[in-house]
Amino acid sequence: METQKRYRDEKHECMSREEMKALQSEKLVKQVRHVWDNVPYYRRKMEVRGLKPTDIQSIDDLHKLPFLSKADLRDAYPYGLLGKPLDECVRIQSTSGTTGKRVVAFYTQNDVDMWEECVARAIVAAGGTDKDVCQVAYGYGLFTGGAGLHGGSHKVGCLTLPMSSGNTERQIQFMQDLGATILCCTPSYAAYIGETIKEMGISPDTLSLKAGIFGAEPWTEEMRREIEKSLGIKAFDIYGLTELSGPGVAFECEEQTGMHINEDHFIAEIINPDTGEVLPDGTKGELVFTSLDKEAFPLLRYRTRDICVLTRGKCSCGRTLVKMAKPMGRSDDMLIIRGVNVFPSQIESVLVKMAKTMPNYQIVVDRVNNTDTFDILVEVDDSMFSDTVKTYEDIQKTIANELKSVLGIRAKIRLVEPKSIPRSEGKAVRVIDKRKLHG
Ligand code: DLL
Repeated sequence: METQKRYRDEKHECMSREEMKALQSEKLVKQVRHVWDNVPYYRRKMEVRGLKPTDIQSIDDLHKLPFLSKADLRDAYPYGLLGKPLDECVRIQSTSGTTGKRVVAFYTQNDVDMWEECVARAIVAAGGTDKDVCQVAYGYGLFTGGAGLHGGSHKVGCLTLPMSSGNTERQIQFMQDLGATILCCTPSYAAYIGETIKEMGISPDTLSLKAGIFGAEPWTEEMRREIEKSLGIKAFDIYGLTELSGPGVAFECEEQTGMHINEDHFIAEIINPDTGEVLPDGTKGELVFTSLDKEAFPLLRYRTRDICVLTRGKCSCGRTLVKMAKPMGRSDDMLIIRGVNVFPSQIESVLVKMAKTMPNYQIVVDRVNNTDTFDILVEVDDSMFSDTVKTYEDIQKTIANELKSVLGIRAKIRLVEPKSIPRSEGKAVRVIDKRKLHG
């Protein structure tokens, strides 16, 4: 109970709007000064705009500050955005990006403590206490998933199982033998664990699991319901990114109508990605964060490229922290196929409707004779056969027609054997764009 109280931080999670604005303003003024004094890269950006730290007096002045983008992080790689001397840093973590230079983020001990406290809040919001056994099946190493949930679990006082990802049968054995009550991993790995449990003939009722804390990639409500059913748990979403610390920037409470952002540490804005204009709450746009407490890697107005909506309102859990909707893709996830903009999430929503369950699929794009090819591999599922759809050809045609009406272009649907698309132990790879490989 003690730890639960400690990491349900009533003061910061439930403060009034005015109090939060005052706290954020006070921290912002200090953070801008810290960055100006210690990060020449950003200071130059401010100077170009004719800005001085004294121009930022409160969060009402936030919009004056220049944005930081992924390109800036690459330019400044590896040390150009450091806010503290390296000997005061105790950790680095890095993004899972496979193209270009990785993003490397630095942490002081205070940064690690703040990060782990954010994750602890998420675990407590999912019902976690020091009586829980928390199985961390996110990857350990440079990826922030393992380290973040591990640190948060310690802070709450859970018995922590540092499994890392992979070796699924061993995961299940430990889950059974040690009575894991909370599972932390990507939603695609949770789905895979659920599938494996079923294959092994284990009933979810015989497990002690009660909750799952899943994030690091977009996932749908359909996927949530399936995971909940296959593991016999309540599944909670958690959001974050390496550049800001890692998981725990935002987390779901029991109401599950969006993720509360830890606003006492991160200011969130939504902008129009084309013009940079700040948009009002309730409007869809790109999520931008300012980290208020980070010492070693203090990012001001960092453009995440995640497309999202912010909402404010009373939550039944009592928290007053702003909520972000599930980000259903990044602006850079968008594929341009034969000149048409295609988001993988659009394809997923059509397939989910068709299959009535979460299908396994992969999108393969290539360029042959200067024309884009667009294939979608879909694992056959019994639920795809209905009264009107009886054969493989029927299914292919129905999916292709439905997709054409949503996307405006035709894809070639290839039905493949169950279990022929590789399962993911980390973030799912849904798109193979061979054009990039050639180019
Ligand atoms: O994925 C941090 C993390 C680890 C979050 C474990 C949650 C759980 P990166 O590898 O830097 O960090 O990737 C960050 O992943 O900008 C989003 O596009 C995506 N993402 C993270 N959480 C979610 C989520 C970690 N709950 C990028 N829903 C972010 C949708 C998510 N997308």
